[in-house]
Amino acid sequence: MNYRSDIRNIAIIAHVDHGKTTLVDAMLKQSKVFRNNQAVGELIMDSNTLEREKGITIMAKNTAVVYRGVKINIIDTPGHADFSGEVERVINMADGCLLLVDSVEGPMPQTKFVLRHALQRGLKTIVVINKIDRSNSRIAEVIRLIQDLFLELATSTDQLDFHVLYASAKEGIAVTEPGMSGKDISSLFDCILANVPPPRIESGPLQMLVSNLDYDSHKGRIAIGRIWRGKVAPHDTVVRVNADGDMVYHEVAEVFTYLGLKRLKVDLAEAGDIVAVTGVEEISIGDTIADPAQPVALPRIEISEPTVEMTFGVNTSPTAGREGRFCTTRQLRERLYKELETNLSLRVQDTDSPDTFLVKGRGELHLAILIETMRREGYEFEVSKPEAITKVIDGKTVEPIEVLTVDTRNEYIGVLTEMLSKRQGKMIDMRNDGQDNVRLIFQIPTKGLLGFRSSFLISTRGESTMNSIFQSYEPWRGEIVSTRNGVLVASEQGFAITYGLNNAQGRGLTFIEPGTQVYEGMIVGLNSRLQDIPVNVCKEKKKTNVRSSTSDIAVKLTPPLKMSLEQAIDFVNRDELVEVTPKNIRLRKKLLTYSQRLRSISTTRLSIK
Ligand SMILES: Nc1nc2c(ncn2[C@@H]2O[C@H](COP(=O)(O)OP(=O)(O)OP(=O)(O)O)[C@@H](O)[C@H]2O)c(=O)[nH]1
Ligand SMILES: [Mg+2]
Repeated sequence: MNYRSDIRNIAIIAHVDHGKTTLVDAMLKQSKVFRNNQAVGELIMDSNTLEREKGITIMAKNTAVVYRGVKINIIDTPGHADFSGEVERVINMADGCLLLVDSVEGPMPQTKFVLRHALQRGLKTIVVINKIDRSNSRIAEVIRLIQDLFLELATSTDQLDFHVLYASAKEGIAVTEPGMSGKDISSLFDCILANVPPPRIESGPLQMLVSNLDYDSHKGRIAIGRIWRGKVAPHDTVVRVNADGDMVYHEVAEVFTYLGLKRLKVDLAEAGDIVAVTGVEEISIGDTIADPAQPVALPRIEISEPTVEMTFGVNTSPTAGREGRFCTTRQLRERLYKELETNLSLRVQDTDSPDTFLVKGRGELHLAILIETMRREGYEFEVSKPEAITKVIDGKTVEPIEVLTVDTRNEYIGVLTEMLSKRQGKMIDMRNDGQDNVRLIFQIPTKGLLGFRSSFLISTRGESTMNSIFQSYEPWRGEIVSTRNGVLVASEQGFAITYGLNNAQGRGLTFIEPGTQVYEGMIVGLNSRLQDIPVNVCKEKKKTNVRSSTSDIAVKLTPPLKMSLEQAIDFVNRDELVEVTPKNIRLRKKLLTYSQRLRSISTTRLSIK
């Protein structure tokens, strides 16, 4: 068995926002990947537009730096639980990992999830307590909690012997003892070189497992992955082994390795390295690229099952086809199935209705990011309320249960417990820090969490954070009664005007501005009562010849409540849809006319009897 002592492969893993991408910034900056005068900004690896807007990592990405003559291939991963499929997808390229933990928050649900994966795969783990510059950091306690986590998750005793570093990724500093002053992150690099094993190389011909795909309009599909055995060079003939074990011959066009933000074209790449290869058309993630002399597939990547589903359908509203570039069933279907090539934890199914597809993902955000991406590409479509995916195991219906961690203040304990118990949540732990901050842990069915985030933020005045993670499937706990109020539904088509909206505001909150085009069945506001009511927001004031002293005073409307895409998805009920176009996000009833809705209510009542 040989080793590549000139390479280390590491993944950076953590709970959301604990500073992974910032640490990669620091590693890139210190290794002088940039020219001195180059303005590089922050969170350089979060290169996708939505990542920059939301300040979170969505896709795992590769980069590399050279330190003391050793190339360190770095894989930055997302920390949000909805994107944990990305972590599962790329972690097999690494031999070691940096487990980042926020020095104030300590280990969080996703810390446990990613550490479990790393330890199961036998990765050498270096713990990095990050954000030590924060004034309220509680390093000793956080370390104790991390030790507990290792005790629970380690698969062998030597995994309990992990190194700990203390860092401020933001300031570009890492030290080996708490309280030590530092000037850069050399000690982190030194620790990686000393403790992460160099890649082990088996002897034999080429075997590369494809863990990621990229696309270039000239070069076609780019297969990214680690070479486990052998070597690869431009113009080599290789075999692609797919999921069914089929073998297809290809000629490699170009081979690249990573350095900083660039891919470097190379004449040869050898086992142990992470590379990008072009010319292997139709390659998929999980396929093996192998030498024709010994075309043996590597084990495919296993990704956990999705937990949430919703339908994507062709837009059926009266405004359909006006705002999007891609509006047809064929275009929608092609786009959704194409997404499966790279979005491994997503599933797409045709349904009984040819215009509607069932899309399954790892959470509301996972699906919302897909919707937003498609809308920006010019797609127009409608989506339903997300639902938790139930399964039947041994004849019993089971549903996904999550662990929800809420960090809040004492004053909100009552309201949160009440809200969550209506959603079938059970509190399993409560920890107070003695300074008015409290961490509450609940077990709750996924269905109870859907639509919870916006009311959570409102009820705690934006002062709390919530994180949830899938735990297990458990017997179905029954329906949850909807707690949302009814909606104000436009009864006429036309343009909303101030007079009509002012009347509507007498009934509840409105969502649209004067001048907004509406259609019958569109949701224009939230009723202050439980039932839906039709409102005519296009209604003009009757003209009279009599002038009254007050009637001419301009009506002042309360500003409308504008919802983001995520809020809209969170908001709708089962009998409603979100209409998504590049220009607008509208809410609507599935049945557009009042009489249709009335008929449907009476048929449901009849069938209950
Ligand atoms: N005070 C302080 N803030 C930090 C430090 N490192 C990162 N942050 C901040 O924490 C926030 C999240 O940082 P990111 O690097 O995006 O975190 P991440 O782990 O990559 O997040 P995801 O990829 O979305 O899971 C940003 O606002 C950073 O500026 C640090 O050392 N100290
Ligand atoms: Mg990140």
